[in-house]
Amino acid sequence: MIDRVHVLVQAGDGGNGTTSFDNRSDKKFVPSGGDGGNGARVVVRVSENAPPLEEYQFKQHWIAENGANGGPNHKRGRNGLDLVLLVPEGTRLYDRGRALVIRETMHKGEEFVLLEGGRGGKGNSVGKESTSGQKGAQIDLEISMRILADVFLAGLPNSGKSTLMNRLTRSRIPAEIYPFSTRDPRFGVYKISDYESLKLCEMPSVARGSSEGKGLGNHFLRHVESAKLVLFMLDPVSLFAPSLAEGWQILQEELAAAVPTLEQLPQAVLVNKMDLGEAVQKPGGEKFDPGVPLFLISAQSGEGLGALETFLKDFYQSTHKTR
Ligand SMILES: Nc1nc2c(ncn2[C@@H]2O[C@H](COP(=O)(O)OP(=O)(O)OP(=O)(O)O)[C@@H](O)[C@H]2O)c(=O)[nH]1
Ligand SMILES: [Mg+2]
Repeated sequence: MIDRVHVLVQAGDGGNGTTSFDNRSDKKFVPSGGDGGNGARVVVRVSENAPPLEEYQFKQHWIAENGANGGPNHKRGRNGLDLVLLVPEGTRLYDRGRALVIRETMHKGEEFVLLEGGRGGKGNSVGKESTSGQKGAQIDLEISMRILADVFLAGLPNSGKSTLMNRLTRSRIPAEIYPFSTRDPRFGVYKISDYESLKLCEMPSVARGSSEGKGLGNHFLRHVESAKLVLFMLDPVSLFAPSLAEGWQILQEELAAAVPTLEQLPQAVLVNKMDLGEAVQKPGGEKFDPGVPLFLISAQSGEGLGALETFLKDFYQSTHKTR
Protein backbone atom coordinates (compact mmCIF):
# COMPACT_ATOMS: atom_id res chain seq x y z
CA MET A 1 0.00 0.00 0.00
CA ILE A 2 1.29 3.40 -0.95
CA ASP A 3 0.16 6.29 1.20
CA ARG A 4 2.29 9.08 -0.24
CA VAL A 5 3.24 10.10 -3.78
CA HIS A 6 5.03 12.98 -5.46
CA VAL A 7 3.74 14.37 -8.71
CA LEU A 8 4.33 17.41 -10.85
CA VAL A 9 1.07 19.11 -11.69
CA GLN A 10 0.76 21.83 -14.28
CA ALA A 11 -2.11 24.03 -15.37
CA GLY A 12 -2.63 24.64 -19.08
CA ASP A 13 -0.87 27.49 -20.88
CA GLY A 14 -3.03 30.24 -22.31
CA GLY A 15 -3.33 30.19 -26.10
CA ASN A 16 -1.61 32.96 -28.03
CA GLY A 17 -3.46 35.90 -29.45
CA THR A 18 -3.30 36.02 -33.22
CA THR A 19 -2.25 38.72 -35.60
CA SER A 20 -4.45 39.04 -38.64
CA PHE A 21 -5.99 41.79 -40.73
CA ASP A 22 -9.25 42.08 -42.55
CA ASN A 23 -8.64 43.24 -46.05
CA ARG A 24 -11.67 45.44 -46.47
CA SER A 25 -13.22 46.53 -49.76
CA ASP A 26 -12.16 50.11 -49.04
CA LYS A 27 -8.58 48.85 -49.12
CA LYS A 28 -8.07 49.45 -45.41
CA PHE A 29 -6.43 46.78 -43.30
CA VAL A 30 -8.25 46.33 -40.03
CA PRO A 31 -6.73 44.23 -37.23
CA SER A 32 -8.85 41.14 -36.57
CA GLY A 33 -6.70 38.75 -34.53
CA GLY A 34 -8.63 36.52 -32.13
CA ASP A 35 -7.72 36.12 -28.46
CA GLY A 36 -6.16 32.90 -27.20
CA GLY A 37 -8.24 30.60 -25.00
CA ASN A 38 -7.42 30.24 -21.31
CA GLY A 39 -5.31 27.31 -20.20
CA ALA A 40 -7.14 24.63 -18.24
CA ARG A 41 -7.31 24.81 -14.47
CA VAL A 42 -6.36 21.95 -12.18
CA VAL A 43 -9.16 21.04 -9.80
CA VAL A 44 -8.94 18.64 -6.88
CA ARG A 45 -12.10 16.80 -5.90
CA VAL A 46 -12.76 14.24 -3.17
CA SER A 47 -14.49 11.25 -4.67
CA GLU A 48 -15.34 7.69 -3.80
CA ASN A 49 -14.17 6.78 -7.27
CA ALA A 50 -10.68 8.12 -6.68
CA PRO A 51 -7.99 5.77 -7.95
CA PRO A 52 -5.50 4.33 -5.47
CA LEU A 53 -2.52 6.63 -4.98
CA GLU A 54 -0.34 4.19 -6.92
CA GLU A 55 -1.96 5.42 -10.10
CA TYR A 56 -0.69 8.92 -9.51
CA GLN A 57 2.76 7.52 -9.23
CA PHE A 58 2.67 5.71 -12.58
CA LYS A 59 2.22 9.02 -14.30
CA GLN A 60 4.40 11.60 -12.62
CA HIS A 61 3.43 14.56 -14.79
CA TRP A 62 -0.14 15.75 -14.75
CA ILE A 63 -0.53 18.45 -17.33
CA ALA A 64 -3.77 20.23 -18.04
CA GLU A 65 -4.83 21.18 -21.54
CA ASN A 66 -3.53 24.37 -23.12
CA GLY A 67 -5.88 27.02 -24.43
CA ALA A 68 -6.05 27.13 -28.24
CA ASN A 69 -4.55 30.03 -30.15
CA GLY A 70 -6.84 32.70 -31.47
CA GLY A 71 -7.82 32.60 -35.15
CA PRO A 72 -8.42 35.24 -37.80
CA ASN A 73 -11.73 37.07 -37.92
CA HIS A 74 -11.72 37.66 -34.16
CA LYS A 75 -12.08 33.96 -33.58
CA ARG A 76 -11.31 33.24 -29.94
CA GLY A 77 -9.33 30.11 -29.11
CA ARG A 78 -11.04 27.40 -27.10
CA ASN A 79 -10.39 27.23 -23.33
CA GLY A 80 -8.63 24.15 -22.02
CA LEU A 81 -10.87 21.69 -20.19
CA ASP A 82 -10.27 21.44 -16.43
CA LEU A 83 -8.02 18.65 -15.29
CA VAL A 84 -9.80 17.08 -12.32
CA LEU A 85 -7.72 15.06 -9.88
CA LEU A 86 -9.89 12.68 -7.87
CA VAL A 87 -8.59 11.93 -4.40
CA PRO A 88 -9.97 9.87 -1.52
CA GLU A 89 -11.36 11.28 1.68
CA GLY A 90 -8.60 12.02 4.17
CA THR A 91 -6.15 13.24 1.53
CA ARG A 92 -3.48 15.75 2.49
CA LEU A 93 -1.92 18.02 -0.11
CA TYR A 94 1.48 19.53 0.34
CA ASP A 95 3.38 21.95 -1.88
CA ARG A 96 6.96 20.65 -1.84
CA GLY A 97 8.42 23.63 -3.63
CA ARG A 98 7.11 26.15 -1.14
CA ALA A 99 7.03 23.76 1.85
CA LEU A 100 3.40 24.62 2.40
CA VAL A 101 0.45 22.52 3.48
CA ILE A 102 -2.37 23.19 1.02
CA ARG A 103 -5.04 21.00 2.61
CA GLU A 104 -4.61 19.04 5.85
CA THR A 105 -7.48 16.58 5.61
CA MET A 106 -9.90 16.71 2.73
CA HIS A 107 -13.48 15.77 3.47
CA LYS A 108 -16.31 14.19 1.54
CA GLY A 109 -17.66 16.46 -1.18
CA GLU A 110 -14.75 18.90 -1.00
CA GLU A 111 -13.48 20.46 -4.21
CA PHE A 112 -11.20 23.39 -4.98
CA VAL A 113 -9.09 24.94 -7.71
CA LEU A 114 -5.48 23.96 -7.11
CA LEU A 115 -4.05 25.89 -10.06
CA GLU A 116 -5.51 28.53 -12.34
CA GLY A 117 -4.76 28.11 -16.00
CA GLY A 118 -2.65 30.67 -17.89
CA ARG A 119 -4.75 33.46 -19.39
CA GLY A 120 -5.04 33.55 -23.14
CA GLY A 121 -3.16 36.25 -25.05
CA LYS A 122 -4.92 39.12 -26.83
CA GLY A 123 -5.37 39.27 -30.57
CA ASN A 124 -4.05 42.33 -32.33
CA SER A 125 -6.21 45.40 -32.30
CA VAL A 126 -5.83 49.00 -33.49
CA GLY A 127 -2.43 50.19 -32.35
CA LYS A 128 -1.75 47.04 -30.35
CA GLU A 129 0.16 43.94 -31.22
CA SER A 130 -1.07 40.52 -30.31
CA THR A 131 0.27 39.01 -27.09
CA SER A 132 1.22 35.47 -26.13
CA GLY A 133 -0.71 33.42 -23.62
CA GLN A 134 0.50 33.14 -20.03
CA LYS A 135 2.26 30.02 -18.93
CA GLY A 136 0.22 27.72 -16.70
CA ALA A 137 1.31 27.56 -13.09
CA GLN A 138 3.06 24.43 -11.90
CA ILE A 139 3.41 22.74 -8.56
CA ASP A 140 5.53 20.00 -7.07
CA LEU A 141 2.81 18.24 -5.17
CA GLU A 142 2.86 15.62 -2.46
CA ILE A 143 -0.41 13.73 -2.18
CA SER A 144 -0.65 11.70 0.97
CA MET A 145 -3.47 9.83 2.55
CA ARG A 146 -4.49 9.62 6.12
CA ILE A 147 -5.62 6.16 7.02
CA LEU A 148 -8.86 6.59 8.90
CA ALA A 149 -10.21 3.89 11.21
CA ASP A 150 -12.04 3.73 14.52
CA VAL A 151 -9.92 1.05 16.09
CA PHE A 152 -6.27 0.40 15.35
CA LEU A 153 -4.75 -2.92 16.29
CA ALA A 154 -1.04 -2.64 16.91
CA GLY A 155 1.07 -5.39 18.35
CA LEU A 156 4.22 -7.39 18.52
CA PRO A 157 5.06 -9.55 15.51
CA ASN A 158 3.22 -12.86 15.33
CA SER A 159 1.05 -12.05 18.33
CA GLY A 160 -2.16 -12.98 16.48
CA LYS A 161 -3.55 -9.70 15.15
CA SER A 162 -4.62 -11.07 11.79
CA THR A 163 -6.24 -14.08 13.46
CA LEU A 164 -8.27 -11.71 15.64
CA MET A 165 -9.20 -9.47 12.70
CA ASN A 166 -10.49 -12.47 10.82
CA ARG A 167 -12.56 -13.54 13.79
CA LEU A 168 -14.11 -10.16 14.51
CA THR A 169 -14.61 -9.02 10.94
CA ARG A 170 -15.25 -10.74 7.67
CA SER A 171 -11.72 -10.19 6.46
CA ARG A 172 -9.50 -13.04 5.40
CA ILE A 173 -6.08 -11.76 6.20
CA PRO A 174 -3.42 -14.44 5.87
CA ALA A 175 -2.34 -15.42 9.41
CA GLU A 176 1.05 -17.07 9.22
CA ILE A 177 3.31 -18.93 11.56
CA TYR A 178 6.12 -16.51 10.78
CA PRO A 179 6.23 -12.89 11.99
CA PHE A 180 5.83 -9.72 9.87
CA SER A 181 3.43 -11.40 7.46
CA THR A 182 1.12 -8.39 7.44
CA ARG A 183 3.08 -5.69 5.65
CA ASP A 184 0.34 -3.22 4.83
CA PRO A 185 -2.46 -1.86 7.00
CA ARG A 186 -5.45 -4.18 6.64
CA PHE A 187 -9.03 -3.20 7.23
CA GLY A 188 -12.12 -4.92 8.47
CA VAL A 189 -15.56 -3.89 9.63
CA TYR A 190 -16.75 -5.06 13.00
CA LYS A 191 -20.52 -5.16 12.83
CA ILE A 192 -22.43 -4.30 15.95
CA SER A 193 -25.82 -4.23 14.30
CA ASP A 194 -27.18 -3.69 10.79
CA TYR A 195 -26.39 -0.02 10.93
CA GLU A 196 -23.71 0.24 13.60
CA SER A 197 -20.13 -0.78 13.02
CA LEU A 198 -16.53 0.00 13.84
CA LYS A 199 -13.81 0.19 11.22
CA LEU A 200 -10.84 -1.84 12.38
CA CYS A 201 -7.33 -1.57 11.04
CA GLU A 202 -4.47 -3.98 11.64
CA MET A 203 -1.13 -2.23 11.57
CA PRO A 204 1.98 -4.02 10.40
CA SER A 205 3.79 -5.43 13.41
CA VAL A 206 5.70 -3.22 15.77
CA ALA A 207 9.02 -4.31 17.24
CA ARG A 208 11.83 -2.52 18.99
CA GLY A 209 13.25 0.06 16.58
CA SER A 210 10.21 0.23 14.26
CA SER A 211 9.92 3.95 14.68
CA GLU A 212 13.55 4.36 13.60
CA GLY A 213 12.96 2.42 10.42
CA LYS A 214 14.05 -1.03 11.61
CA GLY A 215 12.10 -4.14 10.66
CA LEU A 216 9.16 -3.04 8.58
CA GLY A 217 10.27 0.54 9.14
CA ASN A 218 6.79 1.21 10.13
CA HIS A 219 6.03 4.59 8.62
CA PHE A 220 2.37 3.61 8.68
CA LEU A 221 2.35 3.99 12.44
CA ARG A 222 1.75 7.72 12.24
CA HIS A 223 -1.75 6.96 10.95
CA VAL A 224 -2.76 5.60 14.33
CA GLU A 225 -3.27 9.26 15.14
CA SER A 226 -6.80 9.05 13.66
CA ALA A 227 -7.79 6.27 16.09
CA LYS A 228 -10.70 6.49 18.48
CA LEU A 229 -9.33 3.44 20.28
CA VAL A 230 -5.99 1.65 20.14
CA LEU A 231 -5.77 -2.05 20.93
CA PHE A 232 -2.30 -3.33 21.72
CA MET A 233 -1.65 -7.01 21.26
CA LEU A 234 0.88 -9.11 23.13
CA ASP A 235 1.34 -12.79 23.67
CA PRO A 236 3.08 -14.64 26.48
CA VAL A 237 5.19 -16.79 24.16
CA SER A 238 6.59 -13.94 22.09
CA LEU A 239 10.12 -14.08 20.74
CA PHE A 240 10.06 -10.30 20.51
CA ALA A 241 9.79 -9.50 24.21
CA PRO A 242 10.99 -11.44 27.25
CA SER A 243 7.90 -10.53 29.27
CA LEU A 244 4.49 -8.99 28.84
CA ALA A 245 5.56 -5.88 30.70
CA GLU A 246 8.50 -5.40 28.37
CA GLY A 247 6.39 -6.08 25.31
CA TRP A 248 3.94 -3.46 26.49
CA GLN A 249 6.77 -1.02 27.02
CA ILE A 250 8.16 -1.61 23.52
CA LEU A 251 4.76 -1.00 21.97
CA GLN A 252 4.20 2.16 23.98
CA GLU A 253 7.61 3.59 23.15
CA GLU A 254 7.52 2.80 19.46
CA LEU A 255 4.01 4.10 19.02
CA ALA A 256 4.57 7.22 21.05
CA ALA A 257 7.52 8.04 18.79
CA ALA A 258 5.23 7.97 15.77
CA VAL A 259 2.04 9.35 17.29
CA PRO A 260 2.51 12.45 19.45
CA THR A 261 -1.11 12.33 20.64
CA LEU A 262 -0.98 8.71 21.78
CA GLU A 263 -1.40 9.50 25.45
CA GLN A 264 -4.75 11.14 24.81
CA LEU A 265 -6.16 8.14 22.94
CA PRO A 266 -8.22 5.48 24.71
CA GLN A 267 -6.23 2.26 24.84
CA ALA A 268 -6.62 -1.36 25.84
CA VAL A 269 -4.29 -4.35 25.94
CA LEU A 270 -5.04 -7.80 24.57
CA VAL A 271 -2.95 -10.68 25.77
CA ASN A 272 -3.49 -13.39 23.18
CA LYS A 273 -2.79 -17.12 22.95
CA MET A 274 -4.21 -17.84 26.40
CA ASP A 275 -5.17 -21.30 25.10
CA LEU A 276 -1.50 -22.21 25.40
CA GLY A 277 -1.96 -22.09 29.15
CA GLU A 278 1.13 -19.99 29.76
CA ALA A 279 1.00 -17.97 32.91
CA VAL A 280 0.18 -14.34 32.22
CA GLN A 281 3.29 -13.42 34.07
CA LYS A 282 6.40 -15.25 33.07
CA PRO A 283 8.47 -16.95 35.78
CA GLY A 284 10.29 -14.30 37.74
CA GLY A 285 8.28 -11.49 36.12
CA GLU A 286 6.17 -9.04 38.04
CA LYS A 287 2.44 -9.08 37.75
CA PHE A 288 1.50 -7.42 34.49
CA ASP A 289 -0.65 -4.35 34.91
CA PRO A 290 -0.67 -2.03 31.92
CA GLY A 291 -2.88 0.56 33.61
CA VAL A 292 -5.50 0.35 30.84
CA PRO A 293 -8.26 -2.25 30.32
CA LEU A 294 -6.70 -5.70 29.89
CA PHE A 295 -8.22 -8.68 28.11
CA LEU A 296 -6.90 -12.21 28.19
CA ILE A 297 -8.02 -13.87 24.99
CA SER A 298 -7.37 -16.55 22.47
CA ALA A 299 -8.04 -15.39 18.95
CA GLN A 300 -7.73 -18.99 17.89
CA SER A 301 -10.09 -20.73 20.31
CA GLY A 302 -12.35 -17.74 20.91
CA GLU A 303 -11.69 -17.77 24.64
CA GLY A 304 -12.20 -14.37 26.27
CA LEU A 305 -13.57 -12.76 23.12
CA GLY A 306 -16.99 -12.21 24.70
CA ALA A 307 -15.60 -9.69 27.15
CA LEU A 308 -13.63 -7.96 24.40
CA GLU A 309 -16.72 -7.69 22.20
CA THR A 310 -18.76 -6.26 25.06
CA PHE A 311 -16.02 -3.71 25.55
CA LEU A 312 -16.06 -2.78 21.85
CA LYS A 313 -19.84 -2.42 21.85
CA ASP A 314 -19.78 -0.28 24.99
CA PHE A 315 -17.04 1.78 23.46
CA TYR A 316 -19.12 2.27 20.34
CA GLN A 317 -22.14 3.34 22.37
CA SER A 318 -20.14 5.76 24.47
CA THR A 319 -18.67 7.46 21.39
CA HIS A 320 -21.85 7.46 19.30
CA LYS A 321 -24.35 8.85 21.73
CA THR A 322 -27.56 9.63 19.90
CA ARG A 323 -29.02 13.07 20.61
N1 LIG B 1 -2.06 -20.91 20.11
C1 LIG B 1 -2.49 -19.82 19.51
N2 LIG B 1 -1.94 -19.41 18.37
C2 LIG B 1 -2.41 -18.30 17.79
C3 LIG B 1 -3.47 -17.55 18.38
N3 LIG B 1 -3.71 -16.49 17.56
C4 LIG B 1 -2.85 -16.58 16.55
N4 LIG B 1 -2.06 -17.68 16.66
C5 LIG B 1 -1.02 -18.13 15.75
O1 LIG B 1 0.04 -17.22 15.77
C6 LIG B 1 0.62 -17.06 14.47
C7 LIG B 1 0.58 -15.62 14.08
O2 LIG B 1 -0.75 -15.21 13.90
P1 LIG B 1 -1.14 -13.93 13.08
O3 LIG B 1 -2.60 -13.73 13.26
O4 LIG B 1 -0.61 -13.99 11.70
O5 LIG B 1 -0.33 -12.84 13.90
P2 LIG B 1 0.00 -11.34 13.52
O6 LIG B 1 0.13 -10.60 14.78
O7 LIG B 1 -0.99 -10.86 12.53
O8 LIG B 1 1.43 -11.50 12.85
P3 LIG B 1 2.22 -10.64 11.77
O9 LIG B 1 1.29 -9.69 11.14
O10 LIG B 1 2.75 -11.66 10.81
O11 LIG B 1 3.35 -10.03 12.51
C8 LIG B 1 -0.18 -17.98 13.56
O12 LIG B 1 0.49 -19.17 13.43
C9 LIG B 1 -1.49 -18.15 14.31
O13 LIG B 1 -2.13 -19.37 14.00
C10 LIG B 1 -4.02 -18.00 19.59
O14 LIG B 1 -4.94 -17.43 20.17
N5 LIG B 1 -3.49 -19.14 20.13
MG1 LIG C 1 -0.80 -10.01 10.74
